[in-house]
Amino acid sequence: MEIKSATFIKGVRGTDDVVTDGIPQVAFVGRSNVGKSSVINSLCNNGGLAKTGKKPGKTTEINFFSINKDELYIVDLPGYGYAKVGPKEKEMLKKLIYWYVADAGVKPRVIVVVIDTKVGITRYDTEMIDLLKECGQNYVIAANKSDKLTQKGLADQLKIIKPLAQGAPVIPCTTTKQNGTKQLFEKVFNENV
Ligand SMILES: Nc1nc2c(ncn2[C@@H]2O[C@H](COP(=O)(O)OP(=O)(O)OP(=O)(O)O)[C@@H](O)[C@H]2O)c(=O)[nH]1
Ligand SMILES: [Mg+2]
Repeated sequence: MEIKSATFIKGVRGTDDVVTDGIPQVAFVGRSNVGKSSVINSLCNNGGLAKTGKKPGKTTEINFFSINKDELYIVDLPGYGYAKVGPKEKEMLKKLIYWYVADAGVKPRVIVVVIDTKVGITRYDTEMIDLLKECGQNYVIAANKSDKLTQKGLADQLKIIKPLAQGAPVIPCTTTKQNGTKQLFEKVFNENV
């Protein structure tokens, strides 16, 4: 597919018509600050679409973006595992993310689990991957921020990451240099939508 237009619809913090209105969805989950919103902007060729931030915890709602006037929704989720928000907010965000993945009654065409390639798959990511498996959700791993590694460092990290992906494809990418975003686009929108 080709993304011709992308517009913000709304952010939700729970049950809402937009979540279950039947329009196909592609969702992005991952630890706080790994670059979920940045990856969405890269894939849509629209730097200002999803709000990004230097500080973790930028996205606090489940944000719905309409692609090609409701052909598809891109769904930007808040990040999990951010230690610095208060325990109540942390628990609330975790509940919201888990609700979308497990209980909202949606089966996105694919859920993109974004990780920081240098950090690898953390226990929070493994928890998420286990949940995705348990719920029968289709997912791929986007190993973002590959620009922070040398070529050798990247190859070494991918060797560690792949076995932890539990069978899902792992696509290295970086939004700062746009490397790998074409491959990610291909995997997400051409193979899974
Ligand atoms: N070096 C590097 N930095 C990146 C890359 N992608 C995003 N960033 C930076 O990482 C920070 C977080 O980016 P966001 O896109 O807001 O991350 P997020 O996962 O949506 O964060 P939350 O909404 O807080 O969960 C920003 O400062 C981005 O500029 C990348 O490929 N390489
Ligand atoms: Mg975000």
